[in-house]
Amino acid sequence: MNDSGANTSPSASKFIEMANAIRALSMDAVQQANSGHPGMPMGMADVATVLFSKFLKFDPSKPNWPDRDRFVLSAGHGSMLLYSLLHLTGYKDMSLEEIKNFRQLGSKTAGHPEYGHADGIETTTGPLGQGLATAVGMALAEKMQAARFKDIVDHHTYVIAGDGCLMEGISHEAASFAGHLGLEKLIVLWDDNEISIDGKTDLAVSDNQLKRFDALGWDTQTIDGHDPDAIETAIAKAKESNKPSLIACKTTIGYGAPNKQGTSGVHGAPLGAEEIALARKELNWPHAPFEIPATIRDRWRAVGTKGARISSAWEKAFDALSTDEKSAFETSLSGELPSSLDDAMLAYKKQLTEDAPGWASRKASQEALNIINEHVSTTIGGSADLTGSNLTKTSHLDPVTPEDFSGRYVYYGVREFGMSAIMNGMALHKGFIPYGGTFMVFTDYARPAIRLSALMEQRVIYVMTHDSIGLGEDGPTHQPVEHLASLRAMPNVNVFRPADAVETAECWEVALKSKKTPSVLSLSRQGLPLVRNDYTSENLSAKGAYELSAANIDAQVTLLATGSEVGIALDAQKALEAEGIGTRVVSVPCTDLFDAQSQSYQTETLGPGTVKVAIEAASSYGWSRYIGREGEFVGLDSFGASAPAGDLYKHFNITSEAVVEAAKKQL
Ligand SMILES: Cc1ncc(C[n+]2csc(CCOP(=O)(O)OP(=O)(O)O)c2C)c(N)n1
Ligand SMILES: [Mg+2]
Repeated sequence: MNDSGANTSPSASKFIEMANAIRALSMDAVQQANSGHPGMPMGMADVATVLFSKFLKFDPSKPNWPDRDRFVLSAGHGSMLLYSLLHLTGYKDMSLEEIKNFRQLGSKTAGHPEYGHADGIETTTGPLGQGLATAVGMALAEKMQAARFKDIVDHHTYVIAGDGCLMEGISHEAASFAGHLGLEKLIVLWDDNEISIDGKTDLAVSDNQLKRFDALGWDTQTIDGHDPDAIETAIAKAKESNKPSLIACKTTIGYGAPNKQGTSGVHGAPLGAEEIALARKELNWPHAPFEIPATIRDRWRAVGTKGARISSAWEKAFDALSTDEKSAFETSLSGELPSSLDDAMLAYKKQLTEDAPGWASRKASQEALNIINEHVSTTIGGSADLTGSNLTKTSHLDPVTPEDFSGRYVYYGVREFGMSAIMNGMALHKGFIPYGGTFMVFTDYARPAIRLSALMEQRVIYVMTHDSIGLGEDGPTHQPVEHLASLRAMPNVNVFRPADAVETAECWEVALKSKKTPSVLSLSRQGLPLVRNDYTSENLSAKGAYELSAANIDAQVTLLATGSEVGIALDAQKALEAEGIGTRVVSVPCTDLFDAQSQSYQTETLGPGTVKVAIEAASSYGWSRYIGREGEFVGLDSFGASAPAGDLYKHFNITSEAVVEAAKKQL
């Protein structure tokens, strides 16, 4: 393949030129940016050329056509592979200018593919392994969507993954889950080049990946990743399989760079002018940097334009649906909520103020979900093996099984990171609103995917229960301390810690309506008294913080509290006022939303001129911006302990007496 094509058939040499166009753009863009990863795109150019020209169902003129195949570059460092493909096949927003501006501020061609930057980038990748897991979520969403709209949904999810992706632990969670559910339209092309950054992969890994995937219920093959016929045969075979497929594509990293190929030296550094000149010779690519000869460009464009026929055929099939089916499909894709939900939630809130249940907020979440899941048909619940603790399942939700994808509840198994990345994939695919649960302390296991939900602006809802020492006997391994603060520090995540059943309903409502922001609902294991006794139609939690209880006499003290500690604040308020100290209580269900309110609302809510105490059974980190350096904090900056919840609150001095003392100290 390295020669000019003199000894190869005309069609083979045309193919080589197409693949070399990717190689040239990749090495030239990396060289121009003076940073980037040429090795992977050059190594996988042949595989990608076969995939895009022979299999991938896509239409650059309708990039978001719902039944397109999804392509995920899990090895996101090879971003120039994707950008080259999008440019060559004719995606309008991937101009040559963008390629030339690779890795520059404001370009669509960021260092790693970023969702939302350009059409055809189906997900943000770069954190290795996560793209694969996200793709599993897309493949799951396809099966679920096909179970609902069988005449118009039938697409594949293709992934290019590297050695790094397969070394990452999440590859196990994701592949195991995909194997269990038999997601047969998922096809992973593994860039089996035996090189990663530190050198040969055998420095660190000697897994038999094929046996591993085989054991996880996958179909596996090995091919020469530079042999177009072998690549074509393997993908065709994978499409026939009734299991997810892994194709090990034996490749040479940096293929075409004569002195550097096959070494870790081409992984993540420009080839350099000299080596690029030699590669041009080696690849028989005499053209100037960024110049693609018209004949080769036309061949690539033809690959792009042939998708238009397929997308039009799909549109015809869609038009043939009944009006109801059409609108159901469109509504599911739009992610809009039915208007009936608003009234139902108001009626529910009203009922709560009358009944005043003392539910744990995890129970309140389930009750809110009872309403939500009845009105919103696209919510997909789930839990990482804690369904009975997270209370994420409602009676409306049947399980998703390998035999039946029409259900709405996913048993993710003990795979928190996998679950979270899979939910990202489902949200990106569109058609569903995923939520999933585990213990709050295990947000740490899910965190890299929560971060991508936030970066990609995806509405994924994390139902994180057992949110403090209030969970009691399970002890410090299970008791979150720093988690609220660390999640609040993450951009574009709303972290909710509701105080009672009313706030829980309100927080759920905000989470559902935040189409571009993921939410973490931090919920108690223990019962919480209702603190919102007066019905109001306004969603007070949407402001992030609000005065829950005004002072009955001139306010000298403001108590700020969240979740289970709001009740403690109200007790302290009573005690302080009994001593003639006017005290107000501010409930803070979501600091992120509060920080977004007007300065005047924030100042007014924080109670200018009053002394301040914040109460939260968690780390004090971050609270000083509300209470100042003088304010007092009642919480815990150490790990918890194993004991009944009541004993722990006393032991750690998170009591109304402690709050009273903290307030008086400042007066
Ligand atoms: C989670 C994560 N850890 C580390 C990195 C940094 N990193 C980027 S590429 C890479 C090596 C990947 O090797 P491989 O997948 O074989 O890619 P190749 O060198 O073959 O292109 C590493 C460690 C990352 N991007 N993500
Ligand atoms: Mg590699």
